[in-house]
Amino acid sequence: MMELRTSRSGATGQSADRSVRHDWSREEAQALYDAPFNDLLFRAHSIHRRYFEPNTVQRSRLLSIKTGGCAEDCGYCSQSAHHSSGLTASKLMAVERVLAEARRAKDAGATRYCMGAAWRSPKGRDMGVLCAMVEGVKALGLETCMTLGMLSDDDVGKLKDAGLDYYNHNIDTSERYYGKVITTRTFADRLQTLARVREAGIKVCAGGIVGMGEEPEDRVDMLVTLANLPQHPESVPINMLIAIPGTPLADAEKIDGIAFVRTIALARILMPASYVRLSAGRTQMSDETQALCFFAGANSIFVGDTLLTADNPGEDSDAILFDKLGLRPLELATGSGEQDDVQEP
Ligand code: SAM
Ligand code: DTB
Ligand code: SF4
Repeated sequence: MMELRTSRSGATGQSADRSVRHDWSREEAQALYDAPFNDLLFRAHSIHRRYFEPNTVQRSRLLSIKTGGCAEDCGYCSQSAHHSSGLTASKLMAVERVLAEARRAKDAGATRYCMGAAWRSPKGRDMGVLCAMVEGVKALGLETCMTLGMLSDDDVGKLKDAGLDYYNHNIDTSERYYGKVITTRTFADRLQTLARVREAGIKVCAGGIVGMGEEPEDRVDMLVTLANLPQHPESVPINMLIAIPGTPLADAEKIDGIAFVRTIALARILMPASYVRLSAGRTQMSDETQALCFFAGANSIFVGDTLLTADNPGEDSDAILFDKLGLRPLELATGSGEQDDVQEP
């Protein structure tokens, strides 16, 4: 069989390519979202193949380094002190414990280690410990990611100096719907932290949640906001709400699987060179829904049986899924960058 060789440039070199745009109108994005499903998927998948090897999926592992008792009131979150999810709060973990967990994640094949803290923003006194975590995880040969809430210029400087690769900070939903979900900080606050992270030269991981009772227009607006940032986030996590008992969104109407796949496809089209992560909510998705997400352009997942506090499919079930779909994990050596001259079947 003749092999095709293609040069692809996902996650890097975005501005060199004219199809990486930052001027999407909400009308054209909405038209894509509303297109016949086959047309939308064909377009998203075609773009995906131009930028990425289509059967390779990046794997990140999460760890909650400080759980619960959060001052923010995010309506979806088990960790907010404003809700009664029954979660037990805990203090910031010791560096050694985090490194032991990271070693296990590396042995299980993760290429990126994402440490999350239930904070509005980190305290100055915690920065030394956080930087030691970044340095230690990096020394294991893993990419590092943190999600700690809002950051000051001083915080981003320290994290950058420690070698942090990625910072996760989600805009969560559209500007219009934001106030229905969170009242203790604004959409503009989120964008300000993202700008600081970008300015400091840390790679940006920013996405949101769907299935919070929002309209399709809110999903489109959220993605247009991300796509029209001066530089696209390198990583775009799309979470399906995990409805947590005791939170205000416990009874939110579930999003239809096709609408979820449409959201993934639109993220792929609007941000063609970014990794689109099929994030929270995979335990409530069929193999078929996940397969459609991978076809639509998702090329990253969280692995391991827990996310921060909620369940995730374990390694065994992901291994079966990858085997069924002929997917392979992105290897550590190429975990952070450009993929050139990869082979198509
Ligand atoms: N406290 C930090 C912050 O909010 O930026 C970091 C941790 S926070 C848990 C990270 C992200 O996880 C949130 O922005 C949200 O997008 C996602 N998330 C939290 N709870 C979720 C849930 N129940 N279902 C889906 N996604 C969720
Ligand atoms: C993201 O977008 N999803 C992850 C990560 N970034 C930090 C978190 C998902 C959390 C799901 C709910 C939980 O585990 O509590
Ligand atoms: Fe706190 Fe983050 Fe949860 Fe919001 S999403 S309540 S900021 S831990």
